[in-house]
Amino acid sequence: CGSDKDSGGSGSGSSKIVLGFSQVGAESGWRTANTKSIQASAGTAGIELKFSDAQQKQENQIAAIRSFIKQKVDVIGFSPVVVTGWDAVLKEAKAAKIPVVLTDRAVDSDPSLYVTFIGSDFVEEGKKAGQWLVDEYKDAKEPVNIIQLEGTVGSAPAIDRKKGFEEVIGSNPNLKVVASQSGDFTRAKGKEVMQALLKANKDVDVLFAHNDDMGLGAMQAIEEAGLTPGKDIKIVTIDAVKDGMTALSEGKFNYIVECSPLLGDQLMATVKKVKAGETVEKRIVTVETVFDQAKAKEALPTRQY
Ligand code: GYE
Repeated sequence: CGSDKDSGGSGSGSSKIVLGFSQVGAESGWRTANTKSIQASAGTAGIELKFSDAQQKQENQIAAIRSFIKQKVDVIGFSPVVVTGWDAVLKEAKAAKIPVVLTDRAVDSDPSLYVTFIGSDFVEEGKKAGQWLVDEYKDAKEPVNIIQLEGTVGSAPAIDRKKGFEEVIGSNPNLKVVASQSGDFTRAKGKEVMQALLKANKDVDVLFAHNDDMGLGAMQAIEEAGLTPGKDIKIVTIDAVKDGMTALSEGKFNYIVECSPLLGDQLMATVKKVKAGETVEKRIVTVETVFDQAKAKEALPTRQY
């Protein structure tokens, strides 16, 4: 084209790429950091972001995506709250020729219905949590009783973390999951469910929570029950947000598997490529680490989120 481009305004005639993004909700510290990352990266990349919060409800996400299709956005991004039930709306986006980029969580739809999926390997995260237990209790002569707090029912991270964790601890018959229930990835639900599970299970050695927030809620329930988190009941979680890392550095958590929420830059780079007609990898996996108490103390001062 060669003519001047409108670099600023959002009115018609703007050359800015428009990205419609449907976020899961604001259920956890991870999610808040993820939203900030997406908003900041859109700003830096000069991409116009239409952002919608679904409050952990699939019907809200489907409505938001339909509205993005109506508005003829250039690209649709979304983090699917659950794995199933997306075929119809993804087909509508495809029919409207609007490319879809998945971030954070996976769907079970045919991969031809979306361009790529950017996010963590949740099975791997569950395995890393399980491996910590296998190492920690390698000399145990008696059963180790584990409570598992699962994430949102039907969500990719809840399904996959459970799968990876149970697969790895299966190598030691002493490691026993005595109760496993969803705490919906929130602090309040984590506390509530842990209170009930502590009443029903007298001899608990370990809590494995699918995210920091549920672990932090459960930590309160453990303290209120007169027990010492990190000692009487060891706590292993996933995410490594600031509050979780603080609990770890204070000895109240024992281990955290990192799950990075900073997906914004990768998302914006992908959106630009897709808009330019370039091909992108079908799967972009986030790079992550693990933290014990000493590593948490070191990392905390420079932790971004
Ligand atoms: O671990 C949890 C959040 O999908 C990876 O969702 C994400 C998970 C994260 O609520 O804290």
